[in-house]
Amino acid sequence: MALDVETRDQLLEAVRRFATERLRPLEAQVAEDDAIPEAVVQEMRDLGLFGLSIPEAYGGLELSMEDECRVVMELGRASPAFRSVIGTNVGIGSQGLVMAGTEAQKQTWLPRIASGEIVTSFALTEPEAGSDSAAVRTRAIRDGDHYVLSGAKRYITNADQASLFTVMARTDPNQPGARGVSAFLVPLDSPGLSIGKPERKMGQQGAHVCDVIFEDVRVPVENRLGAEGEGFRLAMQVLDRGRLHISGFCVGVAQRLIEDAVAYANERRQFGQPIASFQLVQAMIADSKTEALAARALVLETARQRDRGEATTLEAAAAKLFASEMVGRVADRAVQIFGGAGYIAEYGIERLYRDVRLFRIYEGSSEIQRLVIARETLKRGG
Ligand code: COS
Repeated sequence: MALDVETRDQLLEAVRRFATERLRPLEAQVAEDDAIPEAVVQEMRDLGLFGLSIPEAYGGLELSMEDECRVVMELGRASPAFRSVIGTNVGIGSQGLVMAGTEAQKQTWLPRIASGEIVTSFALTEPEAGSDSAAVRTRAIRDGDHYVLSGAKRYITNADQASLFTVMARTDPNQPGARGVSAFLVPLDSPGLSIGKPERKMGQQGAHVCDVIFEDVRVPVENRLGAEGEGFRLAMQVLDRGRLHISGFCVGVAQRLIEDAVAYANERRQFGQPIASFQLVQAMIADSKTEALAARALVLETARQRDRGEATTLEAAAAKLFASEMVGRVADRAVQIFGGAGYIAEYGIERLYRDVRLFRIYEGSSEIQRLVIARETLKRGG
């Protein structure tokens, strides 16, 4: 649903202020503690951020994809760990349910996901199934009116906070590829389900990824999401959408980095003048701004295309590829403009430089995006 322009602008302004005035001052502490204060999470709930993408009928804001992208562009003014708090509820953790859930499944879970009462995670990746996500080995064996799940998932975002997991598992051992995979809703309190310790990571401290282990976890048949054998396709549809959301966020982080670099370049004096007056510094600012604008245009146009109900597999992959690589270059130039200070923790630029590295890897690496873009382009004949 598209918000009217006035309501949308109010929401964007509220998120911008929240990100810059409330979240940004907490960034260093969150990185140090590797934890987001509960008071902040509650404010995110109050702003409705957990339910951006969830239909109004289930308590969400039901934003259009374009509006969701605009919101996360504003959220990009604060460090990525904050977005991750709401990321799975808005995206990969909830959208399988929105797309393929039964009415009963939606009624049971979506209102609690939309309000942020519970956190939800998406469990696709495994130790031996990363980019090759159709190779999942986690098994779901039918036993009467249950499936019995066994296996291990890896790098699952928000797993240590989650009360509900969308799990992709192999229901058909005779189908080694995508068609043998089904999706399941698995609550945290299912006996045999356990969560590993949060991994130590290069960046995005405050956002956690963990292993999720299934040891003969009995899941009722009514918790299957979609038909048997449709789990992989559903996961891909969820990722098509998620990739666009992440692209919008990359644009937001890039804009923040550009603003930080410009402020520093105006203030920092060398050779008797602000370094912003030097053309080699200006060139870096110009390149960053141009690329950020290009990514913004690609993201918003793809979002509008999606809102019109058109297929966007290719365009979402292109947006993810371009925006995630773009923000890497923008962060690199920001470190360069800050010079020595760019390398010093206190200024926070080196932290963002580390944080943005993940965007080229998760929700499909740059290599996978290129593969999807090439396949779709070849299919279309150009
Ligand atoms: N939308 C709908 N259906 C899709 C789809 C999409 N975007 N992508 C693939 N499918 C369908 C295909 O049409 C095919 O269906 P049929 O068997 O009925 O023809 C099925 O899914 C298998 O697709 P495909 O043959 O393309 O599978 P591949 O094993 O070749 O894998 C890639 C495709 C590599 C693109 C996929 O595995 C992928 O995206 N990997 C990265 C995963 C990822 O992003 N992980 C991040 C961690 S999760 S946060």
